[in-house]
Amino acid sequence: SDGGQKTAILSVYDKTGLLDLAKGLQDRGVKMLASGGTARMMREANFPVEDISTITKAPEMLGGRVKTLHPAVHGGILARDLASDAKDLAEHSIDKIDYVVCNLYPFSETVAKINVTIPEAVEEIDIGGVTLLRAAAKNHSRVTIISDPKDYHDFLTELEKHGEVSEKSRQMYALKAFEQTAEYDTAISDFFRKKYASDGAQQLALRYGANPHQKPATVFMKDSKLPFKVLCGAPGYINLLDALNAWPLVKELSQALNYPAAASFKHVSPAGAAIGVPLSEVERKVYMVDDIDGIESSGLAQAYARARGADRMSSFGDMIALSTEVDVPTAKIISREVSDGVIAPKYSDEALEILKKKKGGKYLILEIDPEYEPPATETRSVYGINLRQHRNDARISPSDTFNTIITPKDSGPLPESALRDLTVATIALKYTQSNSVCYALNGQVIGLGAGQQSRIHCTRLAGDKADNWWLRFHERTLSIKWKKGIKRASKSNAIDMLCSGSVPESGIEREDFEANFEEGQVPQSFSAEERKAFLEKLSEVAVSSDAFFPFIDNVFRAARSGAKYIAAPTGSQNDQPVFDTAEKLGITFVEQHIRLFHH
Ligand code: 93A
Repeated sequence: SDGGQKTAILSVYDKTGLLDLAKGLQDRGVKMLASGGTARMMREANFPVEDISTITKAPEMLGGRVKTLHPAVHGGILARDLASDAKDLAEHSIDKIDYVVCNLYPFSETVAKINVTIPEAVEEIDIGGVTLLRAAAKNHSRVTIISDPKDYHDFLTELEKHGEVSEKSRQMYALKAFEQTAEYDTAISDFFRKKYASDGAQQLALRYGANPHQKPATVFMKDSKLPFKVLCGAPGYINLLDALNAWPLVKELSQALNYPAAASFKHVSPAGAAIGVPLSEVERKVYMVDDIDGIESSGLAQAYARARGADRMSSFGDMIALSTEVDVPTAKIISREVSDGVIAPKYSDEALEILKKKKGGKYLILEIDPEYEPPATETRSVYGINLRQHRNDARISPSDTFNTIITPKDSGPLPESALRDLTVATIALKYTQSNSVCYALNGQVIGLGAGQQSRIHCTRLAGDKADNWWLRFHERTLSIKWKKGIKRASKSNAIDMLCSGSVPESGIEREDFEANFEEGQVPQSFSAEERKAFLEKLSEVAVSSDAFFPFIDNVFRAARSGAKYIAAPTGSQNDQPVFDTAEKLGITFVEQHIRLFHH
């Protein structure tokens, strides 16, 4: 700018407030340069304005594709207050620009129209305007970038009052411009991802979101291919929430314990999770897998039998995650259960054939890249507001996580089975909606309380589930005489009623229950004494909590379901009473240092 006169470049698609702005700039003696349409409107209102072509010495060309893209413009914007920059400008007779006023072609509005063509969208990709915004924002230590008509008023007021724009204002205007170009580019890449990369590699359309009326819905990666392939079926939004929580769970579990691992998810929490500890004969019966050929030689099949067997009611219609190549015994177990889908790193040809026949060919089969590592930070938006955090990449391991034994004081290291079960319970919690408490035994979850607002409710829910699980091993449950033709799911429901003590004495619900059994063979409900006597045989249970126990009631409840080991974070005002209660009940209390809330 010569002799203190300031220069502004104006190039706006949205011409709201343009004339008021021009008036204000004119009053301040600012020299105004503008692109075609902007200049025309100002000139028609009798403002003194020059075409940008007067400084570029080049006409707008290519039907407007090149208007402001020129060293006379960008040299003037990007020049610093440096002697070397001044020399360059002088050599090429370029004047400094002080203010840039710009807003962009309406790309988002254009592509939101139905049936928009790619050429139509392409024409709405602003190049010169984005360059003006970025250049002026980059050089905000000297230049003011006004990119929002809502800011004209404050900008003029500041000029009027102080004769210049403060550093703070320039910073805030620059930030806004950067946010706008970022959002603009996101809209462009979203559009082209949909057009060019929605074959499932980078983007996949989903039928709907969490509910059928939430359309459209999609899953995508911003800068790479999706790390999974859909081998069969069409994933839903909740299927993916389940799969993308269940997969890291089994990956971590199998790495931590060096066993194949499986998880059975529903509503973004595990119903069961387990490693492939060999099943006993009675376990095979309780988990309804005693007729599966080859199960005893498949660690993965045994892991899934355990995961599914933990809480068969909750696993109805599950999303399954499996840590290693899916084999025939595992596929056979899955094929006859009601299930929504499976995610695994690999499938044997034969196993894949079995699974592809499920649900009339619509069973969801996802193949995940086992090498995929998510970025360290994760961002989500809730109610239009963005939240970002470091991913929960804390490692839980049997050798490192459970070494701080608080009580008993003279305790040696924990037995391997306890370390194993605490690891299973704790890794399960890492992927369970909070609050959560988990009971584990024999390398598997036996009871998990998820998503309760109060911790004791988690502890009770998980404990009741563990009790229910254990009563399935009672002789009475094992010797049920089913009527012919009763389906697996109905058996699980009837067993659940029996074991949870919710069979009514009479009425049509009672009749409905009785219809499951052979004539005269209806199992008797467990009396309070029978229940108590049998539960006393449940022992060695490992309990983990995603955060500290605020009251001793949790320890009392855990003890009633055979808890021998408890791992939990500390930090409650009631830590000492909690430790003392554990000690009195003969429970080993381990401080687990990592809080594991998950949402
Ligand atoms: O087609 S462009 O990318 N090429 C350019 O050189 C250019 N310079 C400014 N579009 C360009 N603009 C955009 O033109 C601005 O971002 C603004 O949206 C619009 C203003 O054009 P007019 O002044 O002719 O109405």
